[in-house]
Amino acid sequence: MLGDGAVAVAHPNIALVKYWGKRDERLILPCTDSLSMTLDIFPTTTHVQLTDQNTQDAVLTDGAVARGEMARRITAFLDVIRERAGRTERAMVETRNTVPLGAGLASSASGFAALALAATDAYGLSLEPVALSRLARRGSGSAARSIFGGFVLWHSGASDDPDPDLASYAEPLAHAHLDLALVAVLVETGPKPVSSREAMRRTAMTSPLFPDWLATTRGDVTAMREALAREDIATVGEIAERNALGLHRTMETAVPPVRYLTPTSHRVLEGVRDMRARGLPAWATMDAGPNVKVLCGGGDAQRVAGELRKQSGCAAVVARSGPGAVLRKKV
Ligand code: 2P0
Repeated sequence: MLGDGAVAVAHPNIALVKYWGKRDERLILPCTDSLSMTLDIFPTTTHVQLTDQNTQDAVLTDGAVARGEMARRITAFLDVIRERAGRTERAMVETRNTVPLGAGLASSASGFAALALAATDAYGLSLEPVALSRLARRGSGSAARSIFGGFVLWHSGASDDPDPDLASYAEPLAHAHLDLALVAVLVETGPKPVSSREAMRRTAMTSPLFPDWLATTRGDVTAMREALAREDIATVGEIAERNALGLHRTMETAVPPVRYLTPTSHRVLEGVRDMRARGLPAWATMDAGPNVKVLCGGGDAQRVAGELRKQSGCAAVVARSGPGAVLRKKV
């Protein structure tokens, strides 16, 4: 018999100061705080339906049966929820993404945020958003931030905290109202060569720059919060670009190196520097993939997108600040 069900929607987020490196792999505790903006594009919609007929969870992602690592991660995540809810039914999970999977556009953030909300509702757990962010973190670190809309801070929590799970959660930055837009230049939409989970592990274990990366990121979070509070877009853009370039430098010195940026990514980066030199304020950030995301003021977004399309020949999508995860009525 079919049991309870729920549908939730969540959006990806772009980290202005990045998360890269875990101090606990099982609980997904990051080495540093990170700070992001939730976007209004590429939502993920997830339907969770409980059933007492099946002996395993069944997961459909964009109409295809999820297997291997992704299926294992989703079942492990549902196990955490089942244990808390004291329930044993298996789930049928159906997820629809509007973002190209695995292209460094954070489908795992929107995916695990939507799954956390839909699954907790289906299993009869009602969690406050901060508690939900803690739970979403167990699926994928960056998903903790997609629980909230707008600008969001994810706390790493202190390593000597008696309850480290409780200490690491996301919360919205209530006083940040900057009119920031993001232009996502879709350099490539194929799957990435190395998963971000593996790349993060390799970077932390082997890159000689990793300790510097952690120290710089800690300073960047503080400076970014101050710049957001003053609505100082140039400083926000400069810190974000520097932090992203530092992240890629750090990964590229891992053994073996992790290289997500392609010659096209580098051409787009050059185009962004060129726009700045011509007096059009724009700054680049890149995640675990070749796509370049360009930050600019809301009023400049269409012009920046037009220039980037012309310069790169790639599709460019404009995003603005978006909402946190929400439950939808089932249809
Ligand atoms: C971020 N990224 O802060 C960073 C910057 C990519 C580059 O969080 O292992 O999918 O599931 O916790 O969250 C991508 O990594 O990794 C990511 P897990 P996740 O957005």
